[in-house]
Amino acid sequence: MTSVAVVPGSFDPITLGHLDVIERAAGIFDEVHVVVVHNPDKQALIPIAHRVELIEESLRERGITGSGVTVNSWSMGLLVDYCTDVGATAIVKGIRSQIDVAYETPMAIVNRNLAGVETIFLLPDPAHAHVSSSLVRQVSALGGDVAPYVSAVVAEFLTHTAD
Ligand code: COD
Repeated sequence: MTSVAVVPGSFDPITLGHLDVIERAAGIFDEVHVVVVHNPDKQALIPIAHRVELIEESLRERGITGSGVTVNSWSMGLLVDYCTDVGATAIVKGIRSQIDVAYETPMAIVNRNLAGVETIFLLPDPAHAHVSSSLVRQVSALGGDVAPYVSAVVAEFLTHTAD
C-alpha cells in the first residue's frame, strides 16, 4: 500500500528548516503533500499562491523533486479533510522546542480524534533548529542577509521585496 503524508505549514516563507523536514518525510513516505495553510494567528507577508511557487522552486533548487513530493494550498476547512481527500494517514511536523510541543500536541490529539490521522514529529537538523519564518522576515525587513536560512530563490525574492 502507498504511504501518504502531509507536511503542512504557513511557509511564509519556506526556510531550510522546513526543507529539511520535507526531505526527511520524503525518505519515509511514498508520497508527501506539502500544504500551505493559512494560520489565522499570524500576519502573512507573502500571498499563498506565491508561497506555493517559492516552495516548488526551492524543492527543485535542492533536488527534492521527482520523489512523490507535491505542493498545494488548502483553505477549505480542516486539515484532516485534505488528508482524507488524498489518502494521507499521517501529518509530519518539525519540533524545535518545548514551545512547538505545547502548540502541536493538542492539534495532534484533535486530528487523531477527528479522522484517525496520526501526527509524526521530526526533530530538526541542529544546523537549522533556530530558524523560523518570522526570524527570516525580521532579518530581511531590517536589511540583513537571509542566505544562511533560506533557498537562493527565497533569498532573491525577499531581497526584491525589501527594496
Ligand atoms: N526546523 C524544523 N521544523 C520547523 C522549522 C525548523 N527550523 N521551522 C518550522 N518548523 C516546523 C514547525 O514546527 C511546524 O511544524 C511546521 O514546520 C510549519 O511551520 P510554520 O511556521 O511554517 O507553520 P505554522 O506553525 O504557522 O503552521 C501551522 C498550521 C497552519 C499548519 C497549523 O496551525 C495546522 O496544522 N492547522 C490545521 C488547521 C486545522 O485543521 N485545525 C483544526 C484541528 S487542530
